This record gives sequence, C-alpha cells and structure tokens, in this order.
Amino acid sequence: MSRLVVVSNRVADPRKPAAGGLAVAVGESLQQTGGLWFGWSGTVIPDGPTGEGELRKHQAGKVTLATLDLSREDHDSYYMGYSNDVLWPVFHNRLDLAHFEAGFIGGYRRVNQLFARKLLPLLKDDDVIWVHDYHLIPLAAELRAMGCKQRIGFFLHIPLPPQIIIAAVPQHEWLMRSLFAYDLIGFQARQDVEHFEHYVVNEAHGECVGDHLYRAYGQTVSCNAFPIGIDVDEFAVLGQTKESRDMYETMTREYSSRRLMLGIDRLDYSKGIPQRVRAFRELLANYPENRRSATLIQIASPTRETVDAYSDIRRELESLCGAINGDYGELDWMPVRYIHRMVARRRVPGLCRASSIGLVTPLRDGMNLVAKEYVAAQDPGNPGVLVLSRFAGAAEQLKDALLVNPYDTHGTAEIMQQALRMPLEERRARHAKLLACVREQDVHWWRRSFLDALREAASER
Ligand code: ADQ
Repeated sequence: MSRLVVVSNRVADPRKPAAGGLAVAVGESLQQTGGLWFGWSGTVIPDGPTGEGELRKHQAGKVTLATLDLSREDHDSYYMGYSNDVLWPVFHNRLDLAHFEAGFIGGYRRVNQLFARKLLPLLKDDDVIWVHDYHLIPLAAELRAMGCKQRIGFFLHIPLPPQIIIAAVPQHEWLMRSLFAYDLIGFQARQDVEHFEHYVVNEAHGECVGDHLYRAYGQTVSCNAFPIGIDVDEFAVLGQTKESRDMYETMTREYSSRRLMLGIDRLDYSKGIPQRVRAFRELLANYPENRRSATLIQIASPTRETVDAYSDIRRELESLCGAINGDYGELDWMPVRYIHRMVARRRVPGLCRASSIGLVTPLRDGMNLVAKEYVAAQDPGNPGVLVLSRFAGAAEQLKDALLVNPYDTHGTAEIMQQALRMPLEERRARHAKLLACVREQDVHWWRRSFLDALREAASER
C-alpha cells in the first residue's frame, strides 16, 4: 500500500485528542501506512531570510511530522496577507473585506515554492500526496515544475465562490490554472463543483470532458464533491467523559426552567454571529412568551485577532449582546450569555446535548462541522432542533434541519420560534434522518472516498 503524505498549513500530532478536525480525519490513514505530515511549524523567525526555513522532523508513532519555520516577512505576506486577507474573504463572498495588496502574492508564491523544495527530497516514488486548503493552492504546480510525478490531490475546506467573484482576485487565472496540476480536486459541496465548472467553461474556455473530468489550459483534472464529516464514534466517546457529563448536568440543572439555544463558532465574520443575535432579539420582541425562558449561549473563540475585520466584529457583538441584556434582562434572567473563549473539546458534546436548539447560521461556510456535532450529541429520544444556514455546505446534506437565510432577521426569528415549538414526534423524526446522514457520511467515509478517487484519477492520467 502506498504511503500517504499530507501537506497542510499547520500540522498536529494525530495521537493527541486535542488535535481535532483534520488530525482525526487523516490521522488514521497516516498511522496505517506510516505516513508523513508536512507543514509550517507555527514558529515565526523575526529576522530570518525570506523563502528559507529549517526542516525539522519528529516521530509521532508511525507518523513523521516534518515542519518548517517561516520568516516574519513570509508569514505576514503568505499567511496573514494572501491567505487570510485575500483568499479567505473572497472565497466567502466578502470582496468588501479583501485587501489586494501587491506585496502579498510574492510571499504566497515564495512559501509554496519553499514547501515544494523542502518536501520533494522527502518523497518516495509510490507516495500519494494530499494537499489541504487555500494556503497551498499552487503547491502541486510548484512540485510538478521541480519534476514531481507522484499522485497529488487537493481538498478545499472553504467554499469556492461563483466565477464572477473569483475573477476579482488579480491573480485568479494563475490560481485556477495551478489547480490543474493536481490529479484530483475535492470540494465540500456540489455547489462548489458547479462554480468550478462555470469558471472552467466561461472564464478558462475549457470543457467538461467526462464524468467529473475537466479540461482547460491544455491539462485535464478530476473534480468532485467530498463533504467532510465527523468521527461520530469518537464524538460519542467524548460525550461519555466526565467533563462532558458534568457539563450536561450543570447546564440542565442551572437552566431547568429555561430553553437553551446554542451557538459555537470561531469569532469569524463568515459565521453570521451578529445576524444570529439580532434574530434572537427579534424573537424576544415578537414572541414575548420566550422572555424569562429562551437563553442564547454564544461561544465564540478568538481567532486572527490582529486583522482589523476581526476586532470590528468583536466590538459589534459585545455591544449587541450588552444592549439585549440591558433591554430585556431581568434580575433572574439574562437573555444572552456571550463567551469570548474556546470551550474545551470534551465539554462540547455535553453542551450540545443540554441545548434545545443548535444555531448554526453562517453567512457562508465550506461545510461547518458544528452542525454535525450538534446532531451527533443529541439524545435520540428527546433531541434538540438544528437551525442551519442554507449557505453552509452542510445544508446540502442536512436537509431535515430547519434551514434559514441568516440575512433575513425576521425569517430567522420565525424559524427559531418554530424550533422552540416543535413537537417531540417531529423532533425525533427529523433527528433520526439527520443522524443517519451524519453517520453514513462520516469522516472515515470522506477520507476513503477522496483517497479512492485520487488513486482512480491518477491511474487515468
Ligand atoms: P472552521 O471554520 O474552523 O474550518 P468548523 O467546521 O466551523 O470550522 O469547526 C471546526 C471545529 O472547531 C469543530 O469541531 C468545532 O467544534 C470546533 N470549534 C469551533 N468553535 C469552537 C469554540 N468556540 N470552542 C470550541 N470548539 C470550537 C474550516 C471551514 C469549515 C469546514 C472545516 C472542516 O471553514 O467550513 O467545515 O474547515 O473542513
């Protein structure tokens, strides 16, 4: 069996439970075949030369972790700049928040070349390389230019926007052309594949030449949707831990006469948190029976705080929550509990299970795993209701959630009310279908389907 090589911006020790997300997803394959995980160490060298970084390797069980430090200049232009100040906002349809600074692209290209240069000597002929996310779009093109012949797949964790929005990125043609150096491109949702196809046909004057096969720029690439899932069993084990059970008991005791509505997000403008809080306010205004009862717990972990857009949203949220509590709060009831912190992963299942409503209402999201975690954490005999944005990738799969348009404050408040009033029988029926879907297309299914498709795509090439 060929060795798996994973490349992503950051790496994590897959044996550590706190590693979460990607580590859980790819850890199993890496452990099976004795894999290599390559990426940035997270360290920035203040006065190091650009485009250079010392390679460090260490062993985590059967997995070799190979990491590079970045110079301050590379970090600022590749990571903070092009990745998070251009590609992240644009791919989430926020052209208004993108900063197309001329210096960013040089750093982005330089770090992708650095990754390719340092990775190449570590590769074996039969390796399968799996590159993750928007930080590393041109990596395969850089590797190919250096003679790499191995199979390379790419998975985009965030959405691909419509053609017209991609076209706003000054380097869009170079970016999209470089995707064709992969054997397989994986997106989260069907809609992302449609956006890719429109771009290929209308902008690159290419065509679809077969099942999931696209031709443009004189090259052919396979492309399909592989919606990422969660590890349902691992999440169930977390739910049985003392921390999770304590959390559940504390919350159900504290809020025994209330209805909890829960949001758990990174504090990112794509997650639609202020819009959610405004809809909650409208719920209290329009349906007074929820006063002294419905309580919104919003946990928003700090992220990329040095970027202006993030401090803006933090201030907006603090003032919104303060205003609602001031206007509607009573001595014995605060409508909103806003916590600007990460909750320990072990507490997440207990918190989800104690909440009558899970509010997952991003303005745009590649997938959104919180939606799936909320479903997995529920008691099937008395489950809570998932309120899900139609603009999350997860909405393509989780059709039995209550779908909302988070831009529509009034409509979202109406759906919140519907969720609060939903009879037990309907809650059970919806939850059973949602859980079946979350179980069937879990993280193992995602990894297997992507890697099987990559092997097939490469043999066609
Ligand atoms: P994110 O936007 O970070 O990642 P999301 O799917 O919303 O991803 O959450 C990832 C994980 O972080 C979940 O396991 C969640 O429980 C945890 N988490 C989030 N906020 C937390 C908090 N405040 N405290 C504790 N835990 C928290 C990107 C894309 C998503 C895509 C994922 C995976 O933006 O669309 O679903 O990658 O591909």
